[in-house]
Amino acid sequence: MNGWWGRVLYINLTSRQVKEITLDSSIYLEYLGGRGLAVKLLWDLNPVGVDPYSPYNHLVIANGPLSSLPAPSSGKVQVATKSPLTGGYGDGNLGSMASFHLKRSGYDAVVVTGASKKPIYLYIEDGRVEFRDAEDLWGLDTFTAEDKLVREHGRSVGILLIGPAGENLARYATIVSQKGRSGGRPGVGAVMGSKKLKAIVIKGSREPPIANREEFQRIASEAYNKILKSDGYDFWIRQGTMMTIVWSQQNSVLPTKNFREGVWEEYESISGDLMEKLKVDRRGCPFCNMQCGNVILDDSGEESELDYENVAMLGSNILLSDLRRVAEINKLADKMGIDTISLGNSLAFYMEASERKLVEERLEWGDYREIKRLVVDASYRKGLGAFIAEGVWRMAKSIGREALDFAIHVKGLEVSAYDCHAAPGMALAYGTSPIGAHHKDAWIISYEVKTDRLGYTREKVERLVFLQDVRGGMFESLTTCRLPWVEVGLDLDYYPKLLTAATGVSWSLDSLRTVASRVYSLIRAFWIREYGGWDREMDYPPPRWFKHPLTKGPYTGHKLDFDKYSKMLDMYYEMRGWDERGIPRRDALRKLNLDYVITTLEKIVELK
Ligand code: PTT
Ligand code: SF4
Repeated sequence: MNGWWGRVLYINLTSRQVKEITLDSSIYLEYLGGRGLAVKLLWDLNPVGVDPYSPYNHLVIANGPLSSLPAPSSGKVQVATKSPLTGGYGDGNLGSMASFHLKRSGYDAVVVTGASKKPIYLYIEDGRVEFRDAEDLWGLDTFTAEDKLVREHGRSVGILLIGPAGENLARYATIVSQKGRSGGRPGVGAVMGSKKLKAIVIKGSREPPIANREEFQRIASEAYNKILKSDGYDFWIRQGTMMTIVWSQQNSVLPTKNFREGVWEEYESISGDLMEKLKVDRRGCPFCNMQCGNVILDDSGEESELDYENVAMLGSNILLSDLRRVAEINKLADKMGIDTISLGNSLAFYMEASERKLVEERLEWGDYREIKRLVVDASYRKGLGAFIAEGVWRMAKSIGREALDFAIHVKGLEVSAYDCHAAPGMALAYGTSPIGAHHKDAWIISYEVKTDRLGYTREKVERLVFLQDVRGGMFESLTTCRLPWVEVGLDLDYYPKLLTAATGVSWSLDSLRTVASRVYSLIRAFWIREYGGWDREMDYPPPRWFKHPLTKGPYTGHKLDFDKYSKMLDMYYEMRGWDERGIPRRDALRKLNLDYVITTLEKIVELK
């Protein structure tokens, strides 16, 4: 089968058995790969209602049909599981040579189940699996452990690994690669830790099957050239995602003091302009010609790779006004393997709880020394760190009612770095994101600030569904980086064209959107199955944005309107073919070839 290998490598850590699962071509045509393949495998393989930390939960590492083929920014891989943070579907996407080597190993995905008694790592070479002892790696931070693995296996391997946060089951531990690429916000790294799996080292040497190689190369090199010649290229190369700090401040969406405000007087202390002056290097993912990992020297004089989300969440949101210090916290998070977005939220939440005297142990806004200590303690689950490692939702529930009002999360996943007091479209994007509050599925905020900023319109909801289909459906399943399209305007048509050349099957943007709809409905069904039902409240953004208006900046006095939000949510459900409870309708599931989902869901809820 061109474009895919048609095989998944299935590894059981308890029995140490390895098998190959061959998949029918229809699975690839209907789910593509990456996120689509991951949710399909989790639906089929995970026992219903499994505890995320149980050995029976599955961890999926999946490529898409375009990942790591020689095309723009294709060096990405999807990591997915049932999340210990949210209890629903969780995934992430990271740039890594692991994508390249998985592509060349003869498999579309690696699925890991079971749990080892002792720490181990997997060495996979062209599909041959070795279970290697990891006693001497366990406890090491991700940078040190990766160096050790490179010394053992050489540089031409791909490595995915966890740090102390994953080992100690911090609920938002991630999987890290190449000292600065991190993915799987909803605790994918913690699931790896629960299996006592420190790392996956992968090496592949097989040529991936491509239907029309010459045509593929022609389209890919045209796309690479378009990127180089695009208008935004120079500024992007200078600042990457860090340009967003000033933009967010100007548009009053910069998360400030636990999302109380959208502007911060001290934003220049963490801006992209300042980063440019401090920059010492630039890094990125494989196959990318617009590399965006901007490196500066942090407070300890070590290298740290910055991105907007990291800097906003560990800067303005916790009132830490020194870029080198923010960089230090960011590097620590990468070393520990813990998500910066959930970390920044959890720290800010606790700081507010402390300010309101709802907790005994004090934590002041911007207290650098304490923050540094807590990043490490959260990763080792020590003292107050153990509480911070639980994430905002659980902390709020244990403190009590008042705290739920300033717990900034959706479905248990902490909100990424856009304040939505005055951005209803972006609030809906967070509300309906399929893994909990994350911007990756629909970054509608840029459209919203350019158009009808405060409107609750049908047009916005249509745009949101389009963005979800393209970003969360197409890019996450192909699996390639979306930034060539988002940031320098690479035409979307390149993607179906590349996919057609790779697979020999004719694809269009419309047919890719159908795949996206299927993936969205299957993910929703997965949540319903795991939760044993659904409550539309789960699709609402945090109460703070409805209750407490902004007190600063151009949108002073603004907050979200609950009734108008609810109407937008109704429109969203209707466009997705879901009923007013947020449950997919029977006929919509049928149209998407999801009949097997109907059989399961009708045992749990009444389907309309
Ligand atoms: C992503 C989320 C993001 S989104 C950022 S910064 W961003 C944070 N990065 C973290 C980090 O770094 N270290 C850490 N310990 N935790 C972190 N948490 C946060 O994780 C990332 C880039 C970026 S930088 C973005 S927007 C784009 N995201 C893509 C995506 O989601 N899908 C896709 N097809 N392409 C994308 N391209 C861009 O990739 P999660 P990466 Mg990341 C250090 O993983 O779980 O999806 O969360 O993967 O290789 O680091 O690339 O302003
Ligand atoms: Fe990686 Fe950035 Fe390139 Fe995307 S644009 S592939 S995140 S380096």
